[in-house]
Amino acid sequence: MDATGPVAGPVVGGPGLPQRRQLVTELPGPRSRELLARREAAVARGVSTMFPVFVAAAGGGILVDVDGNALIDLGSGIAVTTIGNSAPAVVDHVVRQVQAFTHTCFMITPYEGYIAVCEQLARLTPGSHDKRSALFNSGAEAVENAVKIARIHTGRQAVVVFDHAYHGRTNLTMALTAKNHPYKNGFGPFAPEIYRVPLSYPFRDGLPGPEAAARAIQVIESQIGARNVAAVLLEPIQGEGGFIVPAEGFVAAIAAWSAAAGAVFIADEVQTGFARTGAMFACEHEGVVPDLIAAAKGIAGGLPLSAVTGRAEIMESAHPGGLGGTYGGNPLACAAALGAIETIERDGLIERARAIEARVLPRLRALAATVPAIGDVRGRGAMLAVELVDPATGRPDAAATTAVARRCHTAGVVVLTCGTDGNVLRLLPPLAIGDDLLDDALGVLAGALESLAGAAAR
Ligand code: PLZ
Repeated sequence: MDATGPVAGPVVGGPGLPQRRQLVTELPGPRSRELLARREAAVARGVSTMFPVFVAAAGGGILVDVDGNALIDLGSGIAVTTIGNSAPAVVDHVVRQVQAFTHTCFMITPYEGYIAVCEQLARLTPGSHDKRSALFNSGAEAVENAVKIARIHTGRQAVVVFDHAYHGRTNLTMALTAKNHPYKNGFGPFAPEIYRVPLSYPFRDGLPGPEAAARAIQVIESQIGARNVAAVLLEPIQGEGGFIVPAEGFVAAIAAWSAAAGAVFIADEVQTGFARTGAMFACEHEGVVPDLIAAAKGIAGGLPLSAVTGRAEIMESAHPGGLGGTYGGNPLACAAALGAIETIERDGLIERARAIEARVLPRLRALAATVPAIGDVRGRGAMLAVELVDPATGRPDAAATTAVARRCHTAGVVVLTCGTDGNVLRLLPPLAIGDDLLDDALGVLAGALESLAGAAAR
């Protein structure tokens, strides 16, 4: 292979790729190993890679690597390619846009795509109130801007965040994120006026939602003071922290307290948004209408785009020129978002996420009956997880979790882990995945879980 030339493999991805798992080399294969060596000599190790299999094409539920192996994708690039890689509507919109113009900067000479995305966000986010949106590039940028807007709107500074929260890697969002290693360790000092309170974590605390909310609110009132709180920032289902679905009533009680306190309730729907959980936004499952929503990931089928959408009176508190960025709402990303939204609605992907839940959750629950290391099975839609514990002590078992993920990888199933304690296997399949592929991947996962010591023989 030429050191700088293209690598072999199919160049056309999308749903036309053959939808079956097929391994033709060991993983990673020889071409991937070559790229890994180049990577080690050129890419900073701080940017880590979970599974060094280099991708040549992807579509539906399949990733094809540079050695010609076809792997099942249960990660969607961390919940981004929810509609599938290179979805045709995204490709069409982006190709047309890239031929017309690639960038002007919306703050200089604007274009229609940006407005069209903001109109769609007003239509798709919960609540029928008057809304405004602003577009950015990453999830962290959206969260950070939501906090800026909440602070200028309220004239207050304190931001309430929760145990296990993940909100990003920029300076402010590192402070908002709970887990020290690898996200924060050594990277301080961190932004001030961030206060962390207990989350509802049913598997670990067993509390009903309203009681868990009362526990959090008690900490807010005694340690911060309701009148100092600019924003309460919550992932309606926690992502990196462990796919933690709060007990029923928790999110609603926190949102109600925020409203009464005059604080802005911000839902971080970066991971949960855009059909992933079987609703356009996960807050809908809780009957909650957030003041502001931060969205990213699934919004644009793989192109970098994020948004803050919310109540007009809050959004309009920021003065002209107070929000923005060179690339925010880039024309290609906006074109992709319009294609992604079209795909979600045309292909009934919200319903597809629910169907995936109905297919996968019972299977995981059945496995929990025979594998003592499975402490909990949870999630919504196509955001599902298995929390692994040491059966003897009930403690989080990160080593077993890594071992199961590795076994899946070796068999050609890309499964991700998460959790403050690193002991949660998470499933984030693209909604474009077929049932056959899903069943094949679940079979591999089941085998890997059953191989854990102490699992009963089938
Ligand atoms: N809020 C809820 O899940 C990103 C990060 C992976 P960015 N999650 C994946 C990693 O190790 O960096 C995320 C999220 C929630 C915010 C973010 C941040 O989104 O687009 O990565 O900035």
